[in-house]
Amino acid sequence: MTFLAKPRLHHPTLPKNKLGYTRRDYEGKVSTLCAGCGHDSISAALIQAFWELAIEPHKVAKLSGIGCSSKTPDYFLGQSHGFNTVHGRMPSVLTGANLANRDLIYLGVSGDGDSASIGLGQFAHVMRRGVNMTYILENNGVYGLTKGQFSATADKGSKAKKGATNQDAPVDTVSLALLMGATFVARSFSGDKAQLTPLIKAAIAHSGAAFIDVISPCVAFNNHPGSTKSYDYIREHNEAVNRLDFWPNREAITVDYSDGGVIEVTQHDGSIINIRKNPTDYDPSDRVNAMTHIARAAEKGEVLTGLLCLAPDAEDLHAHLNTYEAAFNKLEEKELCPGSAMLEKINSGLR
Ligand SMILES: Cc1ncc(C[n+]2csc(CCOP(=O)(O)OP(=O)(O)O)c2C)c(N)n1
Ligand code: SF4
Ligand SMILES: [Mg+2]
Repeated sequence: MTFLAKPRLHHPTLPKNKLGYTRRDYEGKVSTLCAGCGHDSISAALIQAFWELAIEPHKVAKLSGIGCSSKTPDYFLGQSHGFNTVHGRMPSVLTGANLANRDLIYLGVSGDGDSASIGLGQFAHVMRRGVNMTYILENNGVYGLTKGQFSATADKGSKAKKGATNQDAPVDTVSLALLMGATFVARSFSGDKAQLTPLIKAAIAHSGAAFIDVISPCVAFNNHPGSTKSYDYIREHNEAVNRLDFWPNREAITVDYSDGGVIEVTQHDGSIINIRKNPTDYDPSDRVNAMTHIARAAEKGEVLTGLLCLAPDAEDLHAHLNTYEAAFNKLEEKELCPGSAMLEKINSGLR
């Protein structure tokens, strides 16, 4: 079964966003993933985030690699642009698309196999280049699509469904993204939509490389005792360092915080993130401190979630390269082809 049609009719009183769209307008095809798969909950959070932000679906480009996780863009934003690339190669295709047309909102969706094994090099470079995107890694610690082999994010000592123990050290994608200079780095859990949705909204508004690693249990192959990516394990070991509230473009803020543990951060585009701290000493503007916190938590078997690092004044790849602002598809032939005299000048400069 590869395709299921969704009923088109929906209740006339469904709530609408500023554009007059219901959540249904941000859905895609019916999911064919296993019932209870964490990836479906991430799709639901993405639908909620794009609906709440009232983003026109045709302004979004979603790109993915290969895996159950990489199939999910078929299940949300059915009216958006989509490109299901090859295994581990989503970052370079996204980079190219972004360079050709910066007017779209770029969403990269990947898995732990896709990003931390075959695509590890691509992952590292897309972060260090500061490509303006929201990169969601749906992390279940296994290759779900190919029947549950350990992936590179599986913790050392964690057990496979049939009892084998993983002997290899894990790749921590959050630490790697921090090391590579990603300017928005977060971790969340597919079972915590209240935490994940504002993180996605803030990441979309961030103008630089925004990375969210979402622990997303695989109910078919990695949800048993001995796994460190199961629903039970994450619920028991989840340490949220903060909670976010997100306001796009300086909308009026009416919430009153009484605990005092709130920092307000304004991003480049004017959007405001209110970070409710927990514990109160965690400072997401301090990259080195973030790395230390994550490493200390991992030593204790805890999973730190929340907004782990944020550089609100980040610049993206276009700023680094000083590129032409207009999208390629809006340029005429005379701009795209400067002529043989110019070519001759360039060539002679290279001799
Ligand atoms: C070049 C290449 N090598 C290997 C495969 C086989 N393959 C398909 S999906 C996958 C792993 C997917 O794991 P992950 O990214 O974690 O996604 P999940 O299914 O767990 O969501 C592999 C190895 C492939 N499709 N292409
Ligand atoms: S095999 Fe695992 S990752 Fe794939 S759909 Fe099923 S539960 Fe999800
Ligand atoms: Mg996986």
